[in-house]
Amino acid sequence: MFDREKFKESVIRNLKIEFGKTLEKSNKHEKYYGVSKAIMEQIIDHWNRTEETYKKGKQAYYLSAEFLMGRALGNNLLNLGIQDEIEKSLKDLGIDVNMIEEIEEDAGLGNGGLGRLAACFLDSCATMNLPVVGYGLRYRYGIFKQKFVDGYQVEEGDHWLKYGDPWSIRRAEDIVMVEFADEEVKAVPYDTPIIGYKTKNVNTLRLWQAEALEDFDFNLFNEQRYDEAVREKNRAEDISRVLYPNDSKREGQILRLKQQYFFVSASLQDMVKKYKERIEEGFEVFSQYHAVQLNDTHPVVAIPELMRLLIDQEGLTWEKAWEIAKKTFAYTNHTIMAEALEKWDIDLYEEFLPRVYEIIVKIHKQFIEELKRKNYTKEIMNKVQIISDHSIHMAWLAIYGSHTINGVAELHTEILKNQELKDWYDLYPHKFQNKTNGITFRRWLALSNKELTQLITELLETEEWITDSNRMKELEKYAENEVVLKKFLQIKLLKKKELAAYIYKKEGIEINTDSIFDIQIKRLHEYKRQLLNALYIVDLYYRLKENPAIDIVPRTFVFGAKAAPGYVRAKAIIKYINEIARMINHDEEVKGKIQVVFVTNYNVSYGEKLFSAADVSQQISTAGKEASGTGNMKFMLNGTPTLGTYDGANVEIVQEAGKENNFIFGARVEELEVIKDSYHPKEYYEKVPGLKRAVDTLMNGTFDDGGTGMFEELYNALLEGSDWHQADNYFLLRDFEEYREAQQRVDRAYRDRLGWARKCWINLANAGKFSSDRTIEEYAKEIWNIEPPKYNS
Ligand code: B1N
Repeated sequence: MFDREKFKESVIRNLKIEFGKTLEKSNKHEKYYGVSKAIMEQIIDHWNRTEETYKKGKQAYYLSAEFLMGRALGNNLLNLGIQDEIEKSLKDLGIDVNMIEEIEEDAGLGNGGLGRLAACFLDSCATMNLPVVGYGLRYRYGIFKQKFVDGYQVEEGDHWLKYGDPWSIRRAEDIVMVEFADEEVKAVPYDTPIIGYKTKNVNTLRLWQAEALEDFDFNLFNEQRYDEAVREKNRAEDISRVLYPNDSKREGQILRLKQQYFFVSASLQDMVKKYKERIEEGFEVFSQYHAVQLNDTHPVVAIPELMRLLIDQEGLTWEKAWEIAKKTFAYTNHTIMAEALEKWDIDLYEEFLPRVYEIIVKIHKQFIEELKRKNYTKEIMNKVQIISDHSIHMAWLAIYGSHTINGVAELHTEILKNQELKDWYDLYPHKFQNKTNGITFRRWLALSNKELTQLITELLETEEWITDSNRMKELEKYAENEVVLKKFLQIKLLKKKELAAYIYKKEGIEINTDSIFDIQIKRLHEYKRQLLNALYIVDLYYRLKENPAIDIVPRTFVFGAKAAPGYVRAKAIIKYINEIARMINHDEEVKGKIQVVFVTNYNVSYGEKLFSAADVSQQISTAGKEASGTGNMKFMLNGTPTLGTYDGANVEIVQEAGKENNFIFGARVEELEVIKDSYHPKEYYEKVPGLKRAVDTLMNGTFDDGGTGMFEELYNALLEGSDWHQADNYFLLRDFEEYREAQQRVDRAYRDRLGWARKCWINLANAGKFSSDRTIEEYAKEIWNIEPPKYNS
């Protein structure tokens, strides 16, 4: 039972202990901190009890270099079911709950979908009482903060710990050492509670922070050589200093290698240590108590590292250790983009992780022997070698050393089996599975769209759908109910007004809430084709200028995207869109018709405001390139039709909600396969009406790129190609006309307000499949073989 008076006392006590201040004297950051600590106090007992109940059974461990958690306060209140109580308590104390929620910094310890998926998974595991621990890195700086200066992206460090982190507890008793050939560092665990929704279950996210063995060198300090005295400390701390801001592109740096090994080694040492404490049967049965999921190849060094621990430390034989490793690990592939396939130069491994390297070589040789015994041809052997071209192929190591490998959407898994990993599929067909991604309905609906949540609960006369998403299907019966559809439209308008107010506050731009909110929010990448969206807008603008009588429903095009700091072309696209926005938003002739907004610093908490307010969900990647996408699911869940290609999970969204309720266009994978070698973008450029005019704005001075030549470079990439890639290798020009035509269908459909609401509604009613609860249930049953402990509440 929640005790309001006790809670208020706890807030005041925490302010006193932490800051030596009274409530009245505390500033808003301190109040946020005090309130959060008071909530921590509420859950500690449940957290400890959960750990106890997990001790004797099998547990799963989600190893991920990224956890894109976003804010914790609002979500924790929701999951604890004490939102109203806390709001009232804080009101008594004169604290506005919305104010302190907005104060919290996002925990942005991830780049995009892969990291956010890990965060959604943790929420589902806790909610479903599943014994799962998240293991990762406690970056002191998360994904950079984005600003725009004259339309160019500028990055700033994201010091998210600036005001402290009330949600984590430093566990000094669990510190372990991680050894590299050139240094040894301390791995210090910080535990964050993952609170399940309406359960007493509280799981753990354990993030490792790198620290030096010694804070400073006493003798050097005495000699007043201060810089040298702290050099080792800084060097050690560098390891967990900052998240690599690359998405879908590998970063081949020594530091990145050290990051990977650091958190993987610490996590495995932790598991081994705890195993000895909790299980008495010895290491033979280790895999009966551990399932380790490798989130992409970033933690794949876990395979040789577990071998090392079992052999060198625990005295097992190679054969036994290998058997255990193979039964323990499973690997998820998140991309087929070639530049993301991690390969490490063997020199790096040899230099910094000599023993691990030795083990990898042995694994490699063992694999070759196995293939020889099975009479595989040299040709096949060459294609699947773990070590070749002087580098270690992490995906190959992962597949060989795991019992299961999975893709993240049906289409993606099929492409893995039939193309990208075909040789591996032929070798080990039984290892391949699909696990279509999902999102947590708690954060992405119950928290971010309370109004729609309430409507659903009223109609279904229960809240159970929040944890049993299949029940949403029952909403379909209201698809013809005018009262319900009008309520939906009212809620959408409310969310649009809230977003407009927020955008005005953050960006200083006023947007028309009677317009269609047409939104593309995701990392900036050529394959995601923000440039296609931009070219469409330019074409529309010229058509409106040419013929002001063209009748369109007013539109607001919203973009949100970060570009990797070194990704020149992605940054050029941001600049281009910002220039388009400048031109269109200042042109009186199109005022009230179209508007363009590029929101600054798109992140999880911005996303919560954007998804719920959207009318159109842009998912326009080149077919075959987006492994799954998860933003597409967040829009759908908020009743937003998809304007998209047959790619990733879009395929399954349309399968669930119907083609007629979405706007699908563009070449499919099979077609691109056929045309790719004879593709001439120039033909489209010449022949598709209006296309040349739009594309030419990249080179004819319409938009100013500050003399950098970056726009012309984009133009050339579309039409000329270069040494390393074909012209328009993402087929923008091929899909342009169909995209424009799909946009016209959107415009027509939107005019019929009830017809539109029906499309939205059917999307919402069929979103159930995309709950991460469903995904996690599949992982738990089909890969991890775990269950909630029997004696759990
Ligand atoms: O993983 C998401 C998918 O929904 C997206 O389609 C996919 O693009 C994304 C290297 C990645 N794949 N690969 C990465 C991230 C960071 C990095 O350093 C690769 N991210 C994805 C969830 O399955």
